[in-house]
Order: sequence, then structure tokens, then C-alpha cells
Amino acid sequence: MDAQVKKAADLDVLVVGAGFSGLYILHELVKRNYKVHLFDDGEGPGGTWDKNHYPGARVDSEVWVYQYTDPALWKDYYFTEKFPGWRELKSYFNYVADKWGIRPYMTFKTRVIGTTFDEANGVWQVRTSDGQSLTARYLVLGMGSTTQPVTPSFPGAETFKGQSYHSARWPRDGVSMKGKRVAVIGTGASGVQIIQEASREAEHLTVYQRTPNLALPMGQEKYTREEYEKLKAMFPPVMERTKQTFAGFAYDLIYKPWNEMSADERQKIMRFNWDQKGFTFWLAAPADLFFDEECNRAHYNFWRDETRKLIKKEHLIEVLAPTEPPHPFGTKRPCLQQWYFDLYNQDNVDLVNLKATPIERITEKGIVSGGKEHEVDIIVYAIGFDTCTGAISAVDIKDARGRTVGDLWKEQSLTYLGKAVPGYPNLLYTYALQSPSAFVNGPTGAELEGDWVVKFIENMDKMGIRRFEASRDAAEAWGKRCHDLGEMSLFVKAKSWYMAANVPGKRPEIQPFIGGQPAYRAALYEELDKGFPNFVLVKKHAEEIAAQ
Ligand code: N01
Repeated sequence: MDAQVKKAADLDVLVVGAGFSGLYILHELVKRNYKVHLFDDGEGPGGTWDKNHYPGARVDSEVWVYQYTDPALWKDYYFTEKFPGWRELKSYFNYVADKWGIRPYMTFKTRVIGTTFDEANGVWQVRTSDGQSLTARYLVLGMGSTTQPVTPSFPGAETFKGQSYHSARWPRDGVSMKGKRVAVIGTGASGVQIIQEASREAEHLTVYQRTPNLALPMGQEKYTREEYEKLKAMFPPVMERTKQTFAGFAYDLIYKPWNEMSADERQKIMRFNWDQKGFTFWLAAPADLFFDEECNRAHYNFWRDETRKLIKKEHLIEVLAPTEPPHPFGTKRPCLQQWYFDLYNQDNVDLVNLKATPIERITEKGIVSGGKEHEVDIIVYAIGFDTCTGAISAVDIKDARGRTVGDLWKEQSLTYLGKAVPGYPNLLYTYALQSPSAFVNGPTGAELEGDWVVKFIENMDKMGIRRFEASRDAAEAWGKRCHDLGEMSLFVKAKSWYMAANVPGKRPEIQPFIGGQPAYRAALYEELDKGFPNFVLVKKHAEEIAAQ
């Protein structure tokens, strides 16, 4: 490392975000003796699992793929469920922080509010919410893609006299729903999980559904310590496998074309995947699910017919599992459900179909839709996030002209490899715009992207580089590749957060790279192996090198 620059900068690397990516990168850099520090505005390590603690919050990936692959971590750690809840996941992150010895390198309850690149010294000047000002040679943002909540914009929302919460801003000491009339707006992954819990606790629950969730059976399992210990025999091969599959799970898409399969073969695949439970019906399906209307419709029909078996209230069948698909199956994120469809059979649960009777306003006492006021005590806004761009855009990261990344992305989704942004030197990010983000299982993506980020930084230092910046042409080409992949697929036919369609006024376009993990890995390592041809690299000054 360069002694002079190192002296000039407080840090070699400043990392933002203590989720899977941030912790991984921090640990790898600490191991390599980099001067590195991490800031997070949450209470402790965990990222999304520190911030999302609404009732029922739990992961949709099997536990053996939803953890770091470092044996030093998994060999002595015990989870109790196949799909663990937020409490266990938070404990796991605390365990990781201690086991890896990285706690001294992290500051919590502190937001990075703004950064400006100081060209003369080749460092980022960073301001934090607690008034600190520090410099770092590199900025690494691991802030997640579902971090920045959408603010409810229903007319009258501020007049409501009861309790109201966004799913991602749930009070840390919980909310009692006992004896309360609860309304949940939104039926995405957050909404479905809250609705399940509210149906068991609230006196009355009203679900406000705009689009039905094509939720899949979870297949939850509980493990004793002995049972979990036995499972560990499969961890090494399974964890190795996750590095090769499309979505970073232990199972993979089937690449045989749908039109080359017999009717019997198609049926057998769908039945097998359905019976496996979890995401297999989605992510171990024929890849044509995402491209071929016929394959997609067959999957939708299968899902619809199986799901309808669970719904007893006649008038809800068409609302929850319509005859015609609301969107191509799997092009809006399905979630894993436990008793989601059964709960609608209870007497204390109603559903308001917002397609027929949209929310008109919120009053002091409740919600008006279809001209009727429903009085409630608690309103839950499970209405999602400004995904992929929201978290980074909320930080005042300025280029040389004073323009923020957020302002740039409002005009154009310009990134190179979903890792760097032209105009913003010495900055890398993970798990956000034009990276696979939620298209690859969290920890799998975090290790893939984290390894690359660390190698990138190491290479810059080995090559004597003081400033790197992604080229605009390469970023335009990456954006086109992301866009073209979207256009080839059925994803563009759904109004989803993948398509940025969930935030009013956001430009509708595919936000993640949907080409899958192997293609993304290949693109990242082609750049690295070829010596970063798509970055403009500026060598250190002669006097800096002489000072080394
Ligand atoms: O948000 P969402 P989420 N009026 O955007 C509705 C991850 N995650 O927080 O579909 C009425 O998916 C909206 O309706 P519609 C995961 O990646 C993971 O649930 O747009 N309704 C939709 O039903 C996930 O995909 C886990 O028609 C309105 C809902 O609100 C991502 O986070 C758990 C509305 C928003 O769904 C986001 O999930 C939780 C309005 N004005 C989250 N605006 C697990 O791993 C929005 N809606 C388990």
C-alpha cells in the first residue's frame, strides 16, 4: 500500500452497511491489514435483519444456503429452523461479528450522509450523522436493494389517530395486536408474513390487496441440535453448488426447452418441484418459465389449481387465485407462505380487493375504499421499498460537478457491472442497481461480489493506481445488456419492483441484472482478468511512488 496516500487518508476503505456484503468485505479487508471501518445506521450487524423485525419476518432461503460458507462460522453454529426468523438471523450476525473479530471496526447508529471526492488528494471526504468527517481512499457501499421504504402517500394518512407503521420501521419492542382491529395494506413478501401473524393475534384483520401474491408453500421444518448437526454433512457440497447455479440456491433452472418436453415430462417436473416446497417451483423450473408464455401459463395454472384447494370462501377464490394470471408467474417475486391462504377461511379475516375498490383516503378512524369507511386501530403499510437505487440515492454522494448518484440515476440507470458509476471514482457498491441483487440468494451474492470488490482493491494497490473510474461507454453497454435481457424476458410484463413500477414517478425499466449468477460472475472476472480495460486508471504520482 502507498505510505503517502495512507498517511493522507484516515482510512483505506470506508464500508457502508452491515448486512451480508458489508460484513464479508470488512472481514476480508481486515484480514489483509487494510485500514477499514464500517458504518451502519442500524442498531447492530444484520442489515435487512437488523432493520426488518415486523411480526413473522423470516427468510425465504433454506438455512444451509442462507449463511456464510466459512466453516469457522457454520461448524459450531446451530439454527433451529429451515427458514429462520429475524431473531435467529440477528443472533447469527452477532455471532459472525464476534467470531470474525470485526466488531471493533464497526460503528452503528451512524449514517453516512454525504461524500465528495477530493481530486487533489485522491480521497473521499465523508460526513456522518454524528458529525464526524473523515477521509478514505475507497468507498464501498453495501446498503442493500430493499432498504429505503416507500412513504405512504394515501390522502389523509397523517390524520389517522390510531397506530400506523411501515413494515420496515416496526417498533423494536414490538406492537401488540391483541384485541385490535388491524388493516394491512400490501401483499408482497413483507405483507404476507405480517398478515399471517396478524390473523392469529388481531381481533379482526382486513387485508388490502392490489395484486394477489402467487405465494408458494414454504415447507418449514424445525430442528433439534442433533438434527441440525446431521444436516451439516451436506453443507460443503451444497455451499459449493450455490456458487454455480442461476440464483445461488442448491437447485438450478432446467435448461431443456419447454417445447422439447412431452406433456408427461412437463407435468412430472411441475409436480416434483411443487412437492419439494420452497422456491423450487420457481427457481428449479424450466428456464423457459421466464421467456416462454406457454411454459409460464402452465406453471400459473398449476399454482392456481393447487392454491384454490386451500381457499374455502367462495367469493375469495377469484380474488386470491384468479382464473387469468395477474402477471406472468414468477415475474413478480412470489413469497413462501405457511398459512397464508388458509387464514382467509377464518371469520376474523376480510380482504378488500383494491382493483375493484381502491383506497380513496385515510381518515382519523380508518380507511375509505369503495365509498365505505373501515374503522381500524392499527394500519400496517407493507407497501415496499424504493428498490435497487433508493439507499444509495439517499446519500449525498457528489461527483466533480456536484451532482449526486441519485440525480444521475433519475436521468439514466448508468452503472458498470452494477459495481461502479462513471463520474464517481474509487467507489464500488454491491447488491443494488444492475447487479443481480435479489436475483441471487443473499449470502451467495455477497460472497461473489465481496470477493471481487476485495480483489479489485488489492489489484489497484498492486498496480499503483490512485484513481479508478468506470468508463461511460462500458456503462452504456452494461445498461443495454441489462435492458435487453429484460426485454427478452416476461419480466417486462409485470408491474413489479424489479421493473421499478412500485414507486410512483420512477422510470419503469428492469433494475437488477437478470442474467443469473454464472453470467454475472463471468462478466466480473473477465474485467478483472483482463486488467480492468473498462476503467480509466490513473497511476500514483512519481513522488507518491518514491515515498513508498
Ligand atoms: O414489498 P413489495 P415487500 N396501494 O413491493 C402493495 C424482500 N423481502 O416489502 O403488487 C395499495 O414486494 C403492492 O401492490 P402491487 C423481497 O425481495 C424478502 O413486501 O404493487 N397497495 C404489494 O402488494 C421482496 O420482494 C422477505 O399491486 C400498494 C405491496 O404493497 C422485497 O423485499 C421478506 C400500494 C408491496 O410489495 C419487497 O417486499 C420481505 C398502494 N399505493 C421482503 N403501494 C423474505 O425473504 C404498494 N402496494 C421473506
